[in-house]
Amino acid sequence: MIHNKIVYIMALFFVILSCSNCSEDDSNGNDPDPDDDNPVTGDYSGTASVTQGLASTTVDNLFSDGQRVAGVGTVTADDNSVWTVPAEVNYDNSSFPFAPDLHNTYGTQYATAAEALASFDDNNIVEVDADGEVITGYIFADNYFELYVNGLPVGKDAVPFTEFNSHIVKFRVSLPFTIAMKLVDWEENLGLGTETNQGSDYYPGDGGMVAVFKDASQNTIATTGSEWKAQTFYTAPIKDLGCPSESGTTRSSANCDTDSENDGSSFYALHWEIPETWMNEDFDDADWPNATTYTNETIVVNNKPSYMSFTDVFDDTEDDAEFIWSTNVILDNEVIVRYTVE
Ligand SMILES: [Ca+2]
Ligand SMILES: [Ca+2]
Ligand SMILES: [Ca+2]
Ligand SMILES: [Ca+2]
Repeated sequence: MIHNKIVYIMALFFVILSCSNCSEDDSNGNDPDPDDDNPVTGDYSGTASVTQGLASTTVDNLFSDGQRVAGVGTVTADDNSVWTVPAEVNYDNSSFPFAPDLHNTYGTQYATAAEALASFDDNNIVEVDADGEVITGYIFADNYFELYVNGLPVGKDAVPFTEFNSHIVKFRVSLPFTIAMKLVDWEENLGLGTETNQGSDYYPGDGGMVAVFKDASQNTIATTGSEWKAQTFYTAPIKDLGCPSESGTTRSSANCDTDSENDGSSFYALHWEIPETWMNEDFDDADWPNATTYTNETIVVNNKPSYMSFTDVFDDTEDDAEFIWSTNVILDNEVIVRYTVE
């Protein structure tokens, strides 16, 4: 009997001693067995809401003529927040005007920027300030944009996904004015930041946007570059929740793997809430990271007529516009950029 009691007590001690190894982290703060962690959030220590796996489709295809299917979905995070992917957009909102075409496979294709400018229908000038100056903007985005000036909707992209297209917009405004754009790198696997491409079903596509704004005399007054602000609100796919990091307001996924996979269906995504007033002139973006610039070679434009027909505007040797995005042009899929023209 006493012997049994000793065995029992020793067994209890053994269990207690063993349990010092059962805690999530060892004394160095390293996680000896990440698989023991919360199955959704795992090792993640950032400020985003984390989702895992495919979203539920809510819109089959925003633009059925398009080459790729531009669906929309919702996905629920570990904290029960619900997120629209790849982004909440105004594509079906008739009060948000479509930007006129510069080059659109499904619309009008101008041979040159000069031809598009000469053909511009002045009924499409958006009035921000009645006594302002007419500004012209040229925009190419991979894949989708919504443009606001001083908080007013000025133009949205006609093609959410592909084929790649470009736009010309005109708006009447007084200087200074603030340009704010929602940019979306669209996806086929909703919530997973991937598409079928390069022989893989889970290829993380890339983004990128370039724009040039000219005054009434057609002098360039703004081009995209590192002086713009850029913040990401949706990053995917994330294969390992230990790879993203944050420093101040900078949300970095530089340490995250961007390789294609044959099965990316269980990968994670990071979502951050967009401030409601992000498009307004008085929205304070001082703390936001500056935009990161990317070369034409990185974005791969030399096979895209919607860009290459207008290099006199986008690659003007006097005033070269650079492609911009947040810090990761592959994994960041919904990005807000802002710039004030003085
Ligand atoms: Ca587009
Ligand atoms: Ca992407
Ligand atoms: Ca893309
Ligand atoms: Ca350029």
